[in-house]
Amino acid sequence: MIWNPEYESMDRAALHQLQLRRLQMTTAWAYERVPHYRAAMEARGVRPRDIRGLDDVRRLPFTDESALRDAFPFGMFALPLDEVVRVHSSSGATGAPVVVGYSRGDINTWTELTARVAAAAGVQRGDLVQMAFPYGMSTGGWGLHYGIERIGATIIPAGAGQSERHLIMMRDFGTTVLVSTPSYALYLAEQADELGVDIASFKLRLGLFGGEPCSVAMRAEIEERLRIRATDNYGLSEVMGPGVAGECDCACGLHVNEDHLLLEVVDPSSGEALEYGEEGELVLTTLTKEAFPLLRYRTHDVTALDPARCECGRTLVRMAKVRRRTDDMLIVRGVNIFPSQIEDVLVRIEGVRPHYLVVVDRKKNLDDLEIRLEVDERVFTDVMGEMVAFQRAVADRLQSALGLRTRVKLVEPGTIERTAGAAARVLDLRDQD
Ligand code: DLL
Repeated sequence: MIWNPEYESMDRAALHQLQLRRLQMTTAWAYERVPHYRAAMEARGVRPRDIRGLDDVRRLPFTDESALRDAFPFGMFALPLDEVVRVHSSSGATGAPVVVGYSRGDINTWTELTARVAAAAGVQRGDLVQMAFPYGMSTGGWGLHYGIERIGATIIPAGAGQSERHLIMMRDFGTTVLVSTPSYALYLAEQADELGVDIASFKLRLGLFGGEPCSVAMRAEIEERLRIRATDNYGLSEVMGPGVAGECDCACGLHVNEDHLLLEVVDPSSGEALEYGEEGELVLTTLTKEAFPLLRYRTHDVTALDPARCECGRTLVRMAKVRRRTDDMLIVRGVNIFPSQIEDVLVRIEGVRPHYLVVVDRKKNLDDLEIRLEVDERVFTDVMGEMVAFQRAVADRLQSALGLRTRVKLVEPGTIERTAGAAARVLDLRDQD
């Protein structure tokens, strides 16, 4: 079902007119209200009045995550706090997280866009939709929650974790739709097998998966083991969260909500614009956000765009599934982690040497993060209890920085290969086809 045909199937020439009007408004709004944007535009000698056509977006400065982080907590807000009704945050590459704000209008738009994404995937009134993204500072649970309610389907706000409880609710309630990361869906299938529960006999028929890449093989496995149709949706907290783009019935790319977002794909190293069909880094400019406008935000996600009309009747451009990033960010159990965050924690711990290896693997369909750590002879004792206590202390510190439990393995001095830079110390053994 097309939730909002007026916009989702809009004539592209009219869409471009609308985008231009909104781009001009957003540029002026950001320039007037956010010191960072004013300074960055002045440094490039560009003013809001210079935006006369959509291509003029290229005259605007790029915005990188570091600018958002430097503005911690509210420095990039374009509205005073008394007009901000919600904040969320995402983890930053180092130190401070990125805090994003929403006005009442922004929440309304977000709800509309997640309703579109959920409807495109096939959610309808009458569906029972079980949410397995966390309800917390991250945007995972909240965004789709409201969109699903707007459609009139029934949301089950189960939240993250507690897989056995998820399975029991699914069975007892007759859940028809699961919203989660693709890896969590497979983990649930695995847990069901272990508990002797026949998940294939459940009423589940559809999955809305996002928050991390999903390989072709993984999608096929989900569809087979859970007996559902698996769909992909994409988003990022800085822009709003889920609701940026989602697949329709054709499964031929993710329709991007272009009436609210202006897209560019650029060469990641030169920043030069690429043509439709060429693969590069996605750059997003928000067109309607009030509290947290973004100009030319470098997402670091690699994709390509296809503007051809889709069989479903939507005219919105389709982006190819995101399979990799241009930076070293890892997504582990749906949590974004930069190797530099791990390094930051480790260097502050006495007895830890600056040699470590981050090993990411998938065990029984659950992402597993192991930190192999060289420690001083003093720590590497024969006293088992002391080593275990040390391991636990390191895992605790990592957990509070990353928001994720890791397994810490202590190794003898000199056993880890010497490499330069945090990114080189990562071994990602997950299926990356
Ligand atoms: O992951 C928002 C979201 C939640 C989207 C639930 C969809 C469903 P962040 O935590 O800020 O926000 O992480 C954003 O995750 O830049 C991508 O690298 C990655 N990502 C998100 N969705 C997909 C996807 C949420 N469908 C970062 N495929 C993004 C591949 C994805 N990567």
